[in-house]
Amino acid sequence: MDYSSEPEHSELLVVQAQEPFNAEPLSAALVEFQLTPEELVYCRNHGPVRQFSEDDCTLTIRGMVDNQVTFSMKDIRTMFPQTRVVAALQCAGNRRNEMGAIKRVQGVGWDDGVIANCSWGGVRLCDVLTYVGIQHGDAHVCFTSYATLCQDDTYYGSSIPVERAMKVENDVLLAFEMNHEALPAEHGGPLRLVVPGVLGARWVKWLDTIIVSPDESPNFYQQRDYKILPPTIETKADAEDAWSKHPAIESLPLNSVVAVAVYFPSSLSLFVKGYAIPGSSGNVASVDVSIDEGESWVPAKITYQKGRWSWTLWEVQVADVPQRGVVCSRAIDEHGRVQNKECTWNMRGVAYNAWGRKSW
Ligand SMILES: Nc1nc2c(c(=O)[nH]1)N[C@H]1C(S)=C(S)[C@@H](COP(=O)(O)O)O[C@H]1N2
Ligand SMILES: [Mo]
Repeated sequence: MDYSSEPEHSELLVVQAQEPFNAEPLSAALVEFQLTPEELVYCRNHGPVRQFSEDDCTLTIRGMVDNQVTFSMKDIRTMFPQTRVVAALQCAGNRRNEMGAIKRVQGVGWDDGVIANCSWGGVRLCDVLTYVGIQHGDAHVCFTSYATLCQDDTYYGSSIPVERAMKVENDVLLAFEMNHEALPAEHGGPLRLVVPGVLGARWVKWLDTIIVSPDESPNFYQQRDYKILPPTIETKADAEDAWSKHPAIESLPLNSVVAVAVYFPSSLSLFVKGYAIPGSSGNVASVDVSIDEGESWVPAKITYQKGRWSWTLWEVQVADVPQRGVVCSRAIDEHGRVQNKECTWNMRGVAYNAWGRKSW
């Protein structure tokens, strides 16, 4: 594959793989901002990053639709009402290295910075699908980028159920803006899918085709990756027969991460700061921290949360702490669900959500 025409990548990221370009910021840098600045937005690619001129890009919608339509970028910008949503983009591999500490996992060695909370601007997918007229039922909306190459298939693709796509309140967007600016090539410009509350793998970048289909996307990344396999499946060979038996991940689980833990000798106190992210059942309602492995918990102050899809930022000053130790965090959602202490291992190291931990 040709990696000779990559755009300039941000220098603030820790590069986990050069080709394809995969890089993440330090979580300590991330939590300094409510909305993640472009230079700190992680990059997750399965192939080369391409730069397209808007004039060369179109979006075709076909499959179970009343009218097959090809839109220019200008059509998309002008034919439908524009809207913005703040939503966290998170890779299923966020915190993979922590799962890898239990037992070896396969995949890019990500730490805890593979998340970005951005304002996405574009048009609602449901408005566009209503315009072309779709046949409802048990269908799936498949998204593809034929324009770019990737490692494991002839194109990059994903799908979501039609119900998720068609509900206005799900805020699924065809986005051409990130943080009120033109969506950068690095992040899928001119057009990418934004599916709030759903793992990043479905947010197809350089989107050029949508197919309404009775089936899920047949793409590699929908069918043979981004699934939580049972812990008995330990090798790629074991996984061969297992992929088709397990569902594609849609929501990522309730999670929290300690990004900063600073000890103040003068006051014997510890300043702790981090992020949390909701699972499928309801937003983050509170975050606690513990310096005694969960014997006792101190509530943190929530300093930022915007709407239903953003991340939650939190911080707390813990008094009377020893000079060294480990601080843990757990998130609790609005239905009282609590983030677990541990997380079951899976071969691909996806959806790790044990308590956040950091030593000081
Ligand atoms: N076309 C295309 N879309 C893609 C990918 C890709 O490799 N190619 N990676 C996916 C994955 S796994 C994630 S986590 C997000 C990453 O988006 P970002 O690079 O803008 O952070 O994009 C998704 N969309
Ligand atoms: Mo991802």
